[in-house]
Amino acid sequence: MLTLRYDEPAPSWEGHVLPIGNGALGACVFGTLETERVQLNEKSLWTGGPGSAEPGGSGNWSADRPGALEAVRRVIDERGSMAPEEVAAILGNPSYSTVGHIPGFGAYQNFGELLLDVTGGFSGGYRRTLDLETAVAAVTYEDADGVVLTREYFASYPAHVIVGRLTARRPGRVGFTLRFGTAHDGEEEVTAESGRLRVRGVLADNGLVYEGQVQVLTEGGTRSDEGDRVVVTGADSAVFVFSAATDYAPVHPGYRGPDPAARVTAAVDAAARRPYAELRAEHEADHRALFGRVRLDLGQRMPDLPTDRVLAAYEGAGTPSDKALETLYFQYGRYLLIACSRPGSLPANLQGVWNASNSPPWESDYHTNINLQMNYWPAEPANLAETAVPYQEFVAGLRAPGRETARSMFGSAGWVVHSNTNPFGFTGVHDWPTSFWMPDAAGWLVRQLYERYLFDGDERHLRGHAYPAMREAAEFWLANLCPDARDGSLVVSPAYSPEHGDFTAGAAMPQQIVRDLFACTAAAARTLGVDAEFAGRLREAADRLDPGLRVGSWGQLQEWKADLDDPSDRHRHVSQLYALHPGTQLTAPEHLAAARTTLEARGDGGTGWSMAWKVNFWARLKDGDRALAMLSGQLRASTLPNLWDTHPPFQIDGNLGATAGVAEMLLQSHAGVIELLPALPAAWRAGSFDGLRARGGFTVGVTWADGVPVEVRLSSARGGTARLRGPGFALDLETRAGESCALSPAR
Ligand code: FUC
Repeated sequence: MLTLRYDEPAPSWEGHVLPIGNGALGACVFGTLETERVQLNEKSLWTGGPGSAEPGGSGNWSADRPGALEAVRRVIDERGSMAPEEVAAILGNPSYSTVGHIPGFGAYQNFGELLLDVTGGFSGGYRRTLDLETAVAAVTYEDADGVVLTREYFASYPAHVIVGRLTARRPGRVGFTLRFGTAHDGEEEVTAESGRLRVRGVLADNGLVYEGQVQVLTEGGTRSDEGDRVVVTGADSAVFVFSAATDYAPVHPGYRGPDPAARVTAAVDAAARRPYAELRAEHEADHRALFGRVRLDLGQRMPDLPTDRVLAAYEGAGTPSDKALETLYFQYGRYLLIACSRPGSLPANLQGVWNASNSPPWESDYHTNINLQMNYWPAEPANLAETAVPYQEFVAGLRAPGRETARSMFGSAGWVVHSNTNPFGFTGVHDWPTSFWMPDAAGWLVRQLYERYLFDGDERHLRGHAYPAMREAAEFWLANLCPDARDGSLVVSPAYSPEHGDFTAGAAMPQQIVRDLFACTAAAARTLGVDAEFAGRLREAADRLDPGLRVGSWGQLQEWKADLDDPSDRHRHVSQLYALHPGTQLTAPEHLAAARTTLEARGDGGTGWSMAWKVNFWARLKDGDRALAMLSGQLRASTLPNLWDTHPPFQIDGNLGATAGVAEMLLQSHAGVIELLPALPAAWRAGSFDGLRARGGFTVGVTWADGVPVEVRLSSARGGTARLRGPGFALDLETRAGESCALSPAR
């Protein structure tokens, strides 16, 4: 039973509302009784960028700074390190230090709320649910006369609308006034005509035009427009369909497209013409086609309790109830990714698509020093490849502005982006000392474009999409690596390990990213049969590159090239383990041991996403019990009643990273073989899953008992050899495209 369930309305937005979404549109259901609140989002409703009241939207230096980079490199060579504040003063763009924010960067905005003042009163029987299998949120209760009333909400991807329906067990009992709760007072106009509320606004900051429309339809009773409201009385049932859009377009440098009115009108008109049952069936089929691909059975049993109480009672002790929460949380990550990332809109931001503030934490932006990447970790292994299309397009869209940044700041070819970006191609820098500088972020971002090819073998994607972005990111580093004064190896300088320590030359994470980027790009060139000379240059540079893998004095994997690590440091970023996960180059036994020592020292604490990353790290170290301990820690310490991850505050990356981590515990395929149950915790002794994906176009299911697979189900999309490995067995299986089979490895 994959349902979130509560016996009271959401007391507040964060951590209590039920999120639904179709990628572009999001809605948060409060389920409040007298005035129902459905908080709305449209993912491109952003301040900042072109037209913004504050100039400086690209983050590029406004004038050349001849010799600035070289000066920083020189100081680092002389002193060995440089404080982030010093570097930010030389290479940053005045922003936090002067005006307290990044000028022109903007922030993701709240769209407003649909408010329904509901008649009929309340006498009991309250329940609020979110069914992950159908992606329908529902509220039921009894009115003052004991009549059961039901509200149902879903966000349809095919119809591009959010739909709500109110019904009653007795005819004539549905009544409400629908109004719009503004989040942009003075910037918009609300009108009502023929049961349709229309909101049209222009953001004062940047002139972005937005529009939302909601059409109310009734069966029985009356419907009337009253000013900027629609009033329904005595109906048997009522339906509303809502859609919204802006004139944002993901096209550099203007980032504007056509007026949204026609699109919104067309979506609402089309949906309003169709019967509710048909819209719902279409939505359900669309959602199930994605969500239904993966099944996970750990022998769980969900107690007959509200989800917040199940969460509060969670112990991580391997009880059927604990397992029920673990499987629910895994599947919830898949649900959330489907709801906040579908083709045709921007990728999932720090809060997916759900945001009730106009000044959300970190602008609810795209952080590229872990968070955006983590959002998409589950896409391939948890069988939701389609959800990563917005990510792939977004990364492709960063190339044009990122090329300007590479040219203007580094005087080189290639493209870069630093620690955080927005929908308007911010690829330059600000001056928050510990997070303004990360030219290696592009190399990390493109790894996931290549992963898509590794999973599904689609050469068109590799040729048209992944490889060009990888090649251009690699070009940047061919031009920007420096010979290290200490040993002549090629290093990144200035180099920064995200949000931690001083600037140095050759910090582990940037070295590992560049090494991985060169290896993946050269491999992709060979697969495509292109760029032999360029690939040769990459291999040559890779031979001279410091690999960023070094065991330090206390057995740790060094975060910096010099042995600076402090064993009592508990910092949440463990960037030096990039090569363990998501990278694949940390394989030598001494490095694996050092990675373990580092993780032990950092401890099992951390913010939400940090714990989720550690689930993945421990899974790659094949330690299922530690991976589960991290997952349990996240459920106990960083999970809100509606199962949103909290950093704090709410941040979606932890949800999505943990879902990827669970997939990683059950199946791994990064090392050229398909490993079944590579990090199975003792508490998950028996179980089964279906539908997880392995690189090479394979879909895998396993049933296991006593930690050992008793049946393996495999289907092959492209044919080829499936090199299956599991506890106690190894089998290389030749497959044909389209073939499925089941094996019993034990026999
Ligand atoms: C990274 C993290 C922070 C936070 C922010 C949004 O910079 O270091 O903890 O998650 O992203």
